[in-house]
Amino acid sequence: MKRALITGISGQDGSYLAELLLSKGYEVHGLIRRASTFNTGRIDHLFQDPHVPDARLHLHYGDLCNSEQLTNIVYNVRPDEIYNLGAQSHVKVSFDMPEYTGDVTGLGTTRLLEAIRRSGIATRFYQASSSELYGDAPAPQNELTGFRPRSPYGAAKLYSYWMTANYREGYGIWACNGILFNHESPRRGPTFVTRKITMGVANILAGRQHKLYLGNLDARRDWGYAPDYVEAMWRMLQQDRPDDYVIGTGEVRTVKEFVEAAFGHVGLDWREHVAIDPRYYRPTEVEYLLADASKAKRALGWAPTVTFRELVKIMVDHDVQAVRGESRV
Ligand code: NAP
Ligand code: F7E
Repeated sequence: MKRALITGISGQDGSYLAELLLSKGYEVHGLIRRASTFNTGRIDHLFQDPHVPDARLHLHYGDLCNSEQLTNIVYNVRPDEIYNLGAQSHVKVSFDMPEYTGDVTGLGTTRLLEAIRRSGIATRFYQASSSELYGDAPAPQNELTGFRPRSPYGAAKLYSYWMTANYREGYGIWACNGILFNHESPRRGPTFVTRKITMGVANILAGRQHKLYLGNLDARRDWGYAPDYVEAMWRMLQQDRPDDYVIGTGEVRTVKEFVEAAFGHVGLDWREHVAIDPRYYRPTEVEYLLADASKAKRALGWAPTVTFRELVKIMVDHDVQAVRGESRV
């Protein structure tokens, strides 16, 4: 039985990845942060009583800011595969908390790579790199495009990208970067723009909210469906050699197009409900991200299965049902 360790297991991607690996027969270990309220809502349906002899999901308290605990977990669990998905992942928040973002999203990766190096175990390492590395580099972006990050988050991810590459080259650690473009789902955090819009649509439809306040509607993104993207992560770690891959759909839309599609799906005119609030503008914006994922298609046989229209429908339908009290993710 293969054993995997996932940091960020309580997040959007971590929860889908845990599902995927459990379905493949893995024993899955996840790093969770201690909080005064439960933060495991996305994985509660996977939880098994640890007293059951064949339980395959195990959670460990820890933090990417605490190297001692990371080293203990890596050494004791001895995973075959490690997926580093933990991060302060919100770009706008990273402007408010640049130092903290650097600590978790940047140095956290180094702490984990050091834990692998010091423990001396043979494992495969996945780093959750991001299209935010590209910043204002011209689109479409692929593995050969130069990086020009435009936020503390992007800069912290750039550091992690290079540390992953350096540990691969310098210490022979089997490590790869997945440079993932935006991917969304009904499990997306509510302050990212897609989920904020689809929850807003559901609440407005139910008469619980009147206005939806947004920032820059002109930014262009390549939005895919999160479960497709965790499949790509897994495929990267099944290759003969470690490498870096861009993952995205190759379809680009503006935030405004997402808004139009989401409101239109339930028969509402977005112009009656959306207002601009400059507080959601960023000091520096990433205007245009579009993936050229041809390497992943060729080498991993990976392709997205959900179109932009289908993604909007999945998310809006989920949130409309959730407001009616009918759904679970
Ligand atoms: P997410 O929903 O925000 O999840 C982030 C996870 O990191 C959560 O489990 C969170 O735990 C954990 N975390 C935060 N701070 C931590 C710390 N100090 N120590 C340990 N864990 C910590 O993010 P996501 O959308 O699933 O994304 C997964 C990863 O891919 C992230 O690294 C993100 O930056 C990156 N990425 C995301 C996208 C995207 O479009 N979704 C694209 C490219 C790259 P709590 O639940 O306790 O907060
Ligand atoms: O913003 C604009 C905003 O916060 C998308 C993270 O997963 O993907 C994500 O980062 C766009 C930006 O995602 C609002 O200015 C307008 O242009 O949903 P977002 P992001 O910044 O692209 C990358 C790949 C990651 O790696 C990150 O971890 O939408 N926008 N109005 C808004 N954005 C937000 N959040 N809220 C607004 O009201």
